[in-house]
Amino acid sequence: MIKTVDFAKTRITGGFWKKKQDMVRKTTVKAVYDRFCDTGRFDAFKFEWKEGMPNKPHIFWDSDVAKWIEGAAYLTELKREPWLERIVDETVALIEKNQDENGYFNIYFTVVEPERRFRTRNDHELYCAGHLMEAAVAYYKATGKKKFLDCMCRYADYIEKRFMIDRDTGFTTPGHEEIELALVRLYEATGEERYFRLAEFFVDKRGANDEPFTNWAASSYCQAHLPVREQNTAEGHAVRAVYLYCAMADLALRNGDAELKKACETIFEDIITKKMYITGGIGSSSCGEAFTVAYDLSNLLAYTESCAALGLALFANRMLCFEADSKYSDVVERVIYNGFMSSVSLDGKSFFYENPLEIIPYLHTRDKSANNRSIHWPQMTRSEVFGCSCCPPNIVRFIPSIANMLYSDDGETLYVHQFMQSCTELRRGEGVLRVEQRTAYPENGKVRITVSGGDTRVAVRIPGWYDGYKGETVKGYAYFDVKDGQTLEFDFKMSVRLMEARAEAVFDCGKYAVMRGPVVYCMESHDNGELLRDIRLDGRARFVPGKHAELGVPMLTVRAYRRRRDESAPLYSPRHDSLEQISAKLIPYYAFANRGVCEMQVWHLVK
Ligand code: FUB
Ligand code: ZN
Repeated sequence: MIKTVDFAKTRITGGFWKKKQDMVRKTTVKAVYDRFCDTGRFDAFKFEWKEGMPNKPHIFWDSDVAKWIEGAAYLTELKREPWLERIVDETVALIEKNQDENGYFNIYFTVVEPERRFRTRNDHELYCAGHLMEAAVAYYKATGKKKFLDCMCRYADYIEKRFMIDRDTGFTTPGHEEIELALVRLYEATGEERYFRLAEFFVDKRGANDEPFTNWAASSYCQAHLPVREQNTAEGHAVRAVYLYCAMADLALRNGDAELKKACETIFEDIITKKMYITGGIGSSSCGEAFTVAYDLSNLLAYTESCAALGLALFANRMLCFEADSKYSDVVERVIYNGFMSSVSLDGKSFFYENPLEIIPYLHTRDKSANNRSIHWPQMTRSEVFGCSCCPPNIVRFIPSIANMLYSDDGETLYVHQFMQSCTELRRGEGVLRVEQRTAYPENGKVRITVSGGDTRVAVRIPGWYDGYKGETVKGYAYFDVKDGQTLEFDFKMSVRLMEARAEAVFDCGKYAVMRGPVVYCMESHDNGELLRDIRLDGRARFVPGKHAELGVPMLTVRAYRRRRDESAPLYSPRHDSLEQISAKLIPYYAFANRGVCEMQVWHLVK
């Protein structure tokens, strides 16, 4: 069986991801903590809220803090941080103190509406439970402290009793998936098979009975329109969907369920061929934060929640445990350098919930002036916290554990999926295999991989965007028999490519996106003046790489044209080709919106 090499076996030692990990350690984890304190999320664990007091707990505040704790645990596992541990220990003490005798734990359904426990499918109790379980597993693994894990085992036991044994709850499967994948983790951390069976129960029951979701959404909203093995398209709320698909993959991997695996494969194919943005963002519609029909990939209205993007990376990374196929690892790469990375500001303090692919600021005033608020326009700049603040703590947990995406191993072959400057040590039989990657990726595509501690077979992903590899590949991977101490060297030359979308992706017709290696570039009006849609990049000109002085990120400069501005021009006039030459500047999509509101676009006209 192919297994992911746990992130904690790897030290990211330099380059892109070291900077991002340092940013989370030095800034983001504290910034999110501070905002969660301001908004009462941490205090809520004291269970002291009473009617009339400010900061009324929300039904899924538990999950916001749980994800933050999980991130804190990953940081701790890489390097202990006493201040983080103190906060987690204090919070865990409150969890232990306020947990019911029977094991139940939920802030809202204890201090606000205790009579409504486990009554309503969309009330997120099991979603919160799942995030708490993931956090408890992570904290136990990082510190060896078991109190939190024990609390969550008690809670899992109680959930098993109510949902699987007594069956006296108001619903059978949760409206927001998450607990399923968490129970698999809890099973792996404790060896308790009942948790695995409970995960199977929740997955198997989804869509199997006629279980209503809510009065405002069809059951496809929570992926319950069909039994999971019969599902072959990605439907409904995108975060719920990818968390479910992660659990389906987890179960199929562990119990060899071919039907479940097939469903995962078919759904994955549906996502990446019809429902994914070039940035790896998914869930294009703000209406339900959801997938819609195939090719509905509006750039201006792209919802593409940060949590959904990172959930897709988690799903794709799990699929790599069935087989090394670069269609999965290419998606991980697309997400982590684009639709996920855009979700956090360059200073690490603020976040996007939605990640649009085009911004035209004046349009955002349209619906207010027409007194018509039916269109939800994505935010144009990032916020430090949201009322519904699921995304920021997801970033806190994802970046420290990014090395989970790097390698997998089946005891004979080490699979190299991503490229990050790093050192890894993994147990191989009786010995220890050391793997060192030296690379400045994605600044350039030079990668040196040195393996020592024994001979091994190594499979290296040849990135899908690179067409210069001359050797043989199997499903996008090149295989090598490597001797102890040998170094593999690659140079995936990062030329700039103009990308087009299939004709069915109508919002992109006649336009091209710019990619260099795995990174999608965009234009902002800060660098190019307003009316970006009127700029035509010169399709034959060379893109000159450089560095953006103000943002400190890579930049591409290319010859381009735009119509000469004529203030007296009528709204419509016969075609005239009075173009002026300009120099267009493009920055990585992940770096947009770091200088205040401005126009931005990913898809451009090309002359
Ligand atoms: O409902 C919990 C989380 O909040 C979802 O995963 C996000 O989409 C947001 O709605
Ligand atoms: Zn989110």
